[in-house]
Amino acid sequence: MTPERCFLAAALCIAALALSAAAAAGQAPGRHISPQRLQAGLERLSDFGRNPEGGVTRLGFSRTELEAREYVLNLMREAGLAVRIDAAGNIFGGRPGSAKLPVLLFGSHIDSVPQGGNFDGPLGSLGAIEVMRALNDAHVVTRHPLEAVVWTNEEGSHFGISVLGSGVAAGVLGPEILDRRDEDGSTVADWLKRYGQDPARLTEARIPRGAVAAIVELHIEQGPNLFESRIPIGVVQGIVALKRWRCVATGVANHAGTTPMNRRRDALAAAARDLLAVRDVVRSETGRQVGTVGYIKAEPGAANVIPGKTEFTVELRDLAAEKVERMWSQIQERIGVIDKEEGVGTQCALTDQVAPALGDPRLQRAIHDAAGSAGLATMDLPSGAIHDAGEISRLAPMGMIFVPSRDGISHAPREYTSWNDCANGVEVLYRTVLRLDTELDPP
Ligand code: HGY
Ligand code: MN
Ligand code: MN
Repeated sequence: MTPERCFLAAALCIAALALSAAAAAGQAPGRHISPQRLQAGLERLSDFGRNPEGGVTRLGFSRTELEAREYVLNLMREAGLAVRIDAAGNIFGGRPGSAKLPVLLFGSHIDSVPQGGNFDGPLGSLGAIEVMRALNDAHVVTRHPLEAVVWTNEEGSHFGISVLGSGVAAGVLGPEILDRRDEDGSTVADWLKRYGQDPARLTEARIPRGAVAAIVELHIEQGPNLFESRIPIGVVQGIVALKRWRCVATGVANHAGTTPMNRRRDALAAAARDLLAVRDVVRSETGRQVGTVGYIKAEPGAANVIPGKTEFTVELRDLAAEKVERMWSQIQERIGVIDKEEGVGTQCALTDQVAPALGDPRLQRAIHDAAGSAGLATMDLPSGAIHDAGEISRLAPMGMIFVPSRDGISHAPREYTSWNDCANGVEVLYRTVLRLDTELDPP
């Protein structure tokens, strides 16, 4: 609609112009959710573990996260939700439905990576609570019971077990995780006790098949696609597979001044070549596969000692699990050759793995329609990050809503999503939940 063509029914035209201007600016017309309430909650949550550079360090199973969980529990109670915590520490806030149906589940996580951002997890978690508050404001009664969820230790930055809470809920992880120890000597079981749970009952957190009608997660994209194309809403087609290994290269520590260059068995030099081999292998074929060495530690770590031992991680991701396997075989071959040339022995052990997950076509359609009804453009895209919703997809249909990340930055203090984009995402979550409530389990 252009101003020139706006000559009849002036009031209607003004409304239509305002609507198209709002849509062009990426604003949802007729929002049901409160952007102010959402922003206030996100700003308060970012106080827990705040870093001087902005962003937060709020690892799963930490005192800081424990305090943040209390804040979220209170928000849920204030929203009138029936709060329960399962044996894996996952927090649920329930709102009853009018029919005896499986639950519509939506939420995210509030733990972060070391020096992470303020939006990865918090947006989907507080967004879920905001949807409940907006439904209360509008006195909406849904057919399905609804639950807002905050999953435990999604990042796996503590204990190296990603999507821990949702993995237990999906039955992918079990009591074998309880003895995993951190650098302070505490186990997962110790931390579950600190979270008020009985580790012996961990498997009670498993969600029975049929209990969940659908899982929806709102999340920042964490990549550049939406931001660069100025599209406010992403509809996730699928989530990548991930595998992580901890490798230890063992050489011989020796004097840095007296050991000739041709007689060294330098574990760090070998690890440095391994790191580049990971990059070469991952780059050697076309596709979206990625590989990262994100951690490396040389021992003894002194300027005048040749490192005798070097520990490093390898992480590989792709939508196809077979590609991850293929890349890892090639990397192992390359590490073997480097070991021989450097006089070093390298052992790698698998520490974490997450299977790929596909978005359910019905949920993808519901998200497209929900965004369309709010005047928001959409783009289909894969997720290179893993998410709790992917684990729950093992037992229920899964959908994910993405919103833009400024400059595609995430897992860093500069992670940012505009408040308008945040509100758009929560509005689309609100509308998606109502659509699914009507479309799933028809009477
Ligand atoms: O590492 C990931 O993909 C996620 O952010 N936990
Ligand atoms: Mn993350
Ligand atoms: Mn996340």
